[in-house]
Parts: sequence; structure tokens; C-alpha cells
Amino acid sequence: MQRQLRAVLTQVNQILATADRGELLRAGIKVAIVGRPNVGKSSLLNAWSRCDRAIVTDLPGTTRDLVESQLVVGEIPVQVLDTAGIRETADPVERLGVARSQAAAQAADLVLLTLDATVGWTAADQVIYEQVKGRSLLVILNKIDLLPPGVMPPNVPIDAPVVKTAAAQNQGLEALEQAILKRVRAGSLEAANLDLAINQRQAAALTQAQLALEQVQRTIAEQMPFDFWTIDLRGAIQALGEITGEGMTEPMLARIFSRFCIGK
Ligand SMILES: Nc1nc2c(ncn2[C@@H]2O[C@H](COP(=O)(O)OP(=O)(O)O)[C@@H](O)[C@H]2O)c(=O)[nH]1
Ligand SMILES: [Mg+2]
Repeated sequence: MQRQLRAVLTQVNQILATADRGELLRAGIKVAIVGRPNVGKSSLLNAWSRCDRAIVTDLPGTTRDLVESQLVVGEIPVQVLDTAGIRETADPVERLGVARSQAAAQAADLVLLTLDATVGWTAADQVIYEQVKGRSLLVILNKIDLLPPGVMPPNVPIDAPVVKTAAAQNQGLEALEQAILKRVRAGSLEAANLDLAINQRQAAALTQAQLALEQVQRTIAEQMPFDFWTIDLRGAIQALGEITGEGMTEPMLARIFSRFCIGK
């Protein structure tokens, strides 16, 4: 029974992975560039989109509103958002910008946490990291061109891929795109072979089936009574039935549950 559950769960997971990929290909992904003021977020957006979308100055707090650019990375549409540098500020306009950039980071599929390579990881970067922790994250070590030859780039104390860039010199963009594609492809390659597309309702039903199947596995592992197995198993069957169109028929129920003494 455990073997069969594992087999079904593997299939459900594979199909769900295609759901993510299908959605990505259609809607694209949202990428938010966040970081302290002046680390080069706007320069990165401009270099990446090959046009001067955002105003770049050496004055911290220049970007106050979200600036957006549409790109295509690999075959995937990418919406890039340049945000106001996150910092404590008394300026009411900048404050609104900071609030927006925090909201943008929350809504993004991927966050580019941008650092100044000549400064390294500061307490302020840590604060921003705390706000975006748990989201899919890449660290950008920008202004790498300013590091004197032979000097190692600063250490980044978090577990995320690091990409080195010099946005003002158009350097590192290829590596950035590769890192993003790697993220997107992670976990979806196997599923791509399945060659089927599912809609959101089906994805929701599959997710329910997935949760129910995982619960049955736990129930078995904990050696709970049979009655408990059947409850979650029934949930999984019902969820899958919503996709295949097979409702839970009485004969089906009778067949499945005939051996257990439980109410239907
Ligand atoms: N040397 C160097 N300067 C950079 C780089 N990226 C940005 N800058 C400079 O850093 C300053 C702040 O850049 P900006 O993009 O406005 O930073 P933001 O506040 O994070 O949006 C500007 O003077 C940029 O020219 C880089 O890769 N190398
Ligand atoms: Mg800016």
C-alpha cells in the first residue's frame, strides 16, 4: 500500500510541476530588485533592459516609485521591478516608495537582493533580508568592478545563489539570466516530458490530492487504525475524481470501503 501511495504521489507531483511551468510560460515571472539605497538597483534594471528606464544618481533615495520593465529571459516573459531602496526615512514620499518596494518584494516570484560588493553584508542588508526571507531569492553582488584586483568579494551569510555584476558596466547580466533560468527549470525538467497542460482548477484538485496522500502516508507510518487511512484516502480519490470526472459512486465506495467498518 505504501508503495502504491508513493507511485501515485510521484505522478501527482510530476503533473503539478508541469502546472507551475505552464503557468510560468504563459504569465511569466515577476522579479523584484530590492536592496539598500545606492547599491545599484536602478542601474541593474537599466543595464538589463538596455534602456534608461530608471533615474540613476549617486544620491541615496532617488528611486521613489516602482519602475517596471518587460524582458524575455530564455523563453520566459519576465517583469522586472526596480524599487525604492529600503531604509528608514523621514521623507514622506520616500516612505511611500519604501512601503511599495516591500509590497513588490512580497508579490514577486523571485527577489534579487542587491548588495554593494565594496561594502559587503551590512546590518541594513540583514534587516531587508529578514523582510524577504522565505521568498525565492538571488543575491546580486553589484559594483564588482570597484573591488581592487586580488581582493575577494565579500562573504554573503545566507544560503542563496550569488551573482556578481557591475551594472554600470553592463557586466554579469548573462550570469544573472542563467541563474534565473536555473531556478525556473529546477524541479520541472522531468515533468516537462509529460507533455500535458492543466488548468488552475485541476492544479488545485491535484494539490488537495497531494496533501491527502501525504496524510495517508503519515497515518500509516504512525500505525493509526485503518479507519484513519480511509478518511484521507477518500479525500485523495475525491480530489482526483474532480479531474478525471469520475465522482465517488456508491459502488465505488462500497468496493473501497467494504473491508473497513466505517460509516460512509
Ligand atoms: N562602479 C560602479 N558604479 C555603479 C554600479 N552600479 C551602480 N553604480 C553607481 O552607483 C550609484 C547608485 O546607483 P543607482 O542605480 O541609482 O542605485 P539604487 O539607489 O540602488 O537604484 C550611481 O552613481 C551609479 O552610477 C556598478 O556596477 N559599478
Ligand atoms: Mg534606484
